[in-house]
Amino acid sequence: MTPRGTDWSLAVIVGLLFATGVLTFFAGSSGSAWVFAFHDALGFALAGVLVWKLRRVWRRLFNPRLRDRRTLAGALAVGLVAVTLLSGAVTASWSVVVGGYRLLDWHYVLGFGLTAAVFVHLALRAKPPRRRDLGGRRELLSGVGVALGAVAAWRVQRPLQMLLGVPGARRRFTGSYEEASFLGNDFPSTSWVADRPRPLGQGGWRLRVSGLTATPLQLALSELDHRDQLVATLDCTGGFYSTQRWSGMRMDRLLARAGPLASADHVRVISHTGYRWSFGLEEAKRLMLATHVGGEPISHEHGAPLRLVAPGRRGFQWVKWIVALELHQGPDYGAPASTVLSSLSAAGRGERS
Ligand SMILES: Nc1nc2c(c(=O)[nH]1)N[C@H]1C(S)=C(S)[C@@H](COP(=O)(O)O)O[C@H]1N2
Ligand SMILES: [Mo]
Repeated sequence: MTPRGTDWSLAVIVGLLFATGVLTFFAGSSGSAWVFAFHDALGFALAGVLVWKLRRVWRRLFNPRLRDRRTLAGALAVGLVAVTLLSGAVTASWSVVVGGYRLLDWHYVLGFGLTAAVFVHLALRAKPPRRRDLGGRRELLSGVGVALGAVAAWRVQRPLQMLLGVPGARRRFTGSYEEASFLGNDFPSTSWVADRPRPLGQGGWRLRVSGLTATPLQLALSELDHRDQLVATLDCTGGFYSTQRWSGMRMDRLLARAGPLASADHVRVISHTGYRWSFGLEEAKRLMLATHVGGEPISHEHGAPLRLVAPGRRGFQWVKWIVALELHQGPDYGAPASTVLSSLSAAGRGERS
């Protein structure tokens, strides 16, 4: 492969890794397992092309006559690719915490940094690919070779992990490791950014249901019956999952009481902290407003008195400390920002309850 062809291959693979990496945050049902598989295989492909690149950089690095200003930048870039790949590979086999954060979180940061570096480099100094960087027989063969190698490596990964008995063999299709399933409140508690409200105190707590509804509601906890049950898996993008028996009130029963207007096609689920997510009406009907987990009342850190259970969605969409539902029309483009800004609000910082 020509040097320029190698660099462009690296850039394209990094771009695809970034795109599939972002998609994993929204992939929670088994129908989206391909996102993780594709991301894994791309990782192996990147490793393959990196070996090519290394052969060239290596020679220059250890031969003073070939070394120039660009050599150091090249070596740093190769280092960043290697560390990012390594963080992904280790995370796939062991659940490791480094400096207080799971290695998976470091992988996100490294992947983001790597993508930014590649695109700055492309914008500033990349030379456009020529015909011979792309079209030749050798390039085609190397491309096919890398792709086949990547798919093969992805294919043998799990069986190999099982053979070696590493914990990664038992990961879910999302890559998450199981923690404390069916043990009530004992599973880990996490925050998306830094929400840590004060306990909500059930006396004054009300659930408001408003927006495009015929009958706006305001309900005390005692008015929400919790006879619906559901076994569902909370799967945090931070790398753990926990399957629990949740109980509470299915949203369809609550919505039936509020009477959505014909124009309503989304339900926004809003936390005391301002954190919110919105779901299409049909999906929302199947979600649960949970008050109990494994027969115990949900604890404060898990979102008492009411938290969302959203099967097939990643953990960050399972809104905790719910205080309001709003029926509205069209997607909620502000929801992602709310999940970050809520941690800066007085309620999110725990300054008032
Ligand atoms: N209001 C609010 N809800 C939230 C979060 C948050 O920070 N604030 N974190 C989310 C994330 S990232 C996850 S994985 C789950 C974690 O739920 P748990 O603490 O019960 O495990 O809650 C979600 N709901
Ligand atoms: Mo999470």
